[in-house]
Amino acid sequence: MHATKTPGWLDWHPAPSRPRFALPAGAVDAHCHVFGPAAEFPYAPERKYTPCDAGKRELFALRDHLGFARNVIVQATCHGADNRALVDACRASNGRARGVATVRRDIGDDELKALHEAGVRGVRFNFVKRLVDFTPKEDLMDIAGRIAALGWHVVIYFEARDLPELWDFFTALPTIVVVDHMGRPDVGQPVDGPEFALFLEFMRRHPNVWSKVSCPERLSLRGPAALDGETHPYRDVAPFARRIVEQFPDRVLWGTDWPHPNLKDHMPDDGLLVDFIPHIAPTPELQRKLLVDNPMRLYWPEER
Ligand code: 0GY
Repeated sequence: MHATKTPGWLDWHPAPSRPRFALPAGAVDAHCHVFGPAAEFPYAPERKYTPCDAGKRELFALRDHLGFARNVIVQATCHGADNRALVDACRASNGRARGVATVRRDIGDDELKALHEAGVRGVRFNFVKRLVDFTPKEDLMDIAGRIAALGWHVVIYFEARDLPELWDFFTALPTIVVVDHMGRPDVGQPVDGPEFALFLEFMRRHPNVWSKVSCPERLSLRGPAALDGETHPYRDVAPFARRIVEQFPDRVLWGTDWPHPNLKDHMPDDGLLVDFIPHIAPTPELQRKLLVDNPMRLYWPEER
């Protein structure tokens, strides 16, 4: 199948730098995707964008180049609830990739079991309106109840301004709940401001809530340039991520978000994204929790 990319779509960085920050042994890239390739795994008819192909081989090459040991592959909306590309990548990884799938309420128990055997350990509920059509909350709660029985968790993706409206639903979920990209804070607001305070309160009040401290390139208003006297890019995002890491060190995950869907202004150098980590997790202990202990506990508990 030939799929025409969404106009303005940026392909992933062709030659990411080798990070200067040495990742701890066993580090997990806990948020990345595979796209197609469309000829083998067609994109979903209901998708809101058509990406470039970004298959498992390229993902595993990036993993090795950056120095990660494992990946958690998150189902992207361009594949809808068709998890075949994700499952294929997990199966091909020799146990080095686990997955977070998207499923519909009518999925059979046998299909859930097959996903589990392939390495899926969670489902993703997406509330970002530009990415998905609406799914009734009853459907999502029904799915959550069924996957809880498998020991899986729920990954949620939403915009910060929608947290008040979604709070009751999120806090009723019966599993660990992992928030993508810190709930997308507006980093133009102060880190001590009310919007981010609400997110911190959400994590404080609900010990089953975890956060990915990922996507500085997506959240930054200033972009990748390190300005005068600054030592790293995406500096406006660092205080937000660091606050979460320091307050909830046992409930944070990090991921590249490769191949970086829907970026219109710039494509990050994945090596520089890895170099961002010590600015948000400044000590070796915090780095080990963020990159090894926490993702292993959630995705490979049998190996601990
Ligand atoms: C991300 C972010 C985005 C897209 C998706 O599944 C997706 O399509 O997650 C986005 O556009 O913000 O985590 O990759």
